Amino acid sequence: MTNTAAPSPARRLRTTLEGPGLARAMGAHNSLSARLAQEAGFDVVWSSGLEISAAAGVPDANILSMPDCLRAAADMAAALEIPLLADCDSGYGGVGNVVHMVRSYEARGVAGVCVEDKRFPKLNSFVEGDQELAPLDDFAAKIRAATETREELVVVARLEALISGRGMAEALRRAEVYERAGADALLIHSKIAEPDEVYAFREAYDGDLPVVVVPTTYNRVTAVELEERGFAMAIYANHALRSAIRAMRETLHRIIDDGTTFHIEPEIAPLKEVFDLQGTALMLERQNHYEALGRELAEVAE
Ligand code: SPV
Ligand code: MG
Repeated sequence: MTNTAAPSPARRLRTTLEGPGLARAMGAHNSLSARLAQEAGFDVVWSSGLEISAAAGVPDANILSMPDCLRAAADMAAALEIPLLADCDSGYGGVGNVVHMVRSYEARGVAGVCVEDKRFPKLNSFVEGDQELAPLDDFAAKIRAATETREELVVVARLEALISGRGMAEALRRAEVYERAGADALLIHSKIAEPDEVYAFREAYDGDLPVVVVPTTYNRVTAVELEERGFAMAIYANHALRSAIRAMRETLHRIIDDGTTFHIEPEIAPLKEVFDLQGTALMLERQNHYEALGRELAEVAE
């Protein structure tokens, strides 16, 4: 018998990362924002620690626990056709935490996890403060533990050497170790305004892993340029959240200032769009279908 089962989310993410061309991922924090990313045509959704924390009104500094982040990621994965790559900070602790994390994320339909080589608690890479790296052996142990625990889950090792000021040589040294530890892909993070650092890394790194970038600060770079440079994926980590904050602020101020919602009504999504994103029509269709079936079944018994 031929196996007609659709490939798992993890397999699809692996194919996306290893295939030709640049994949594009969009940051999200709940099912609604994840569905909007999918609808816009992104290949992957990035379950962003920054966004999930911001949505909870707390700093991106491991204030939220692993189960908090897992719940958000699992909700998004369940709402999507495209794979979800989960930002798992520095793994929420030590090797034991990473093993539990990998099992939990894989069981909930997440396609991949990304773990960064900073210490716990981590601080968002763009916030001034402690960006010290984890000891190399500790992080290599986490990567090996993750890859020996997972069934298919993709494990991305995120390099923070350029963020921490430890430089390119350290980034390259660590890349080699994480590859040997079994990582499926590398994410090289940079916070300068030009893509020079990530370009230099891509050129100097002579391993075999796909390389992912997060072009938040070097935002003039285009997808075409990143593809030409040989990157596997670009993560636009937080742009939907930032546009939502701006839009919500403007709308809310207008309502206070105008004393009516009349003027903003043409500028905001009609309720029909909200219902569509919720799958309301499908739910009602299903409800009618089963209610009719229920009536038929009850008639037979009469
Ligand atoms: C996130 O989206 O939470 C990230 C990317 O980790 S960054 O904010 O650039 O660190
Ligand atoms: Mg993060």
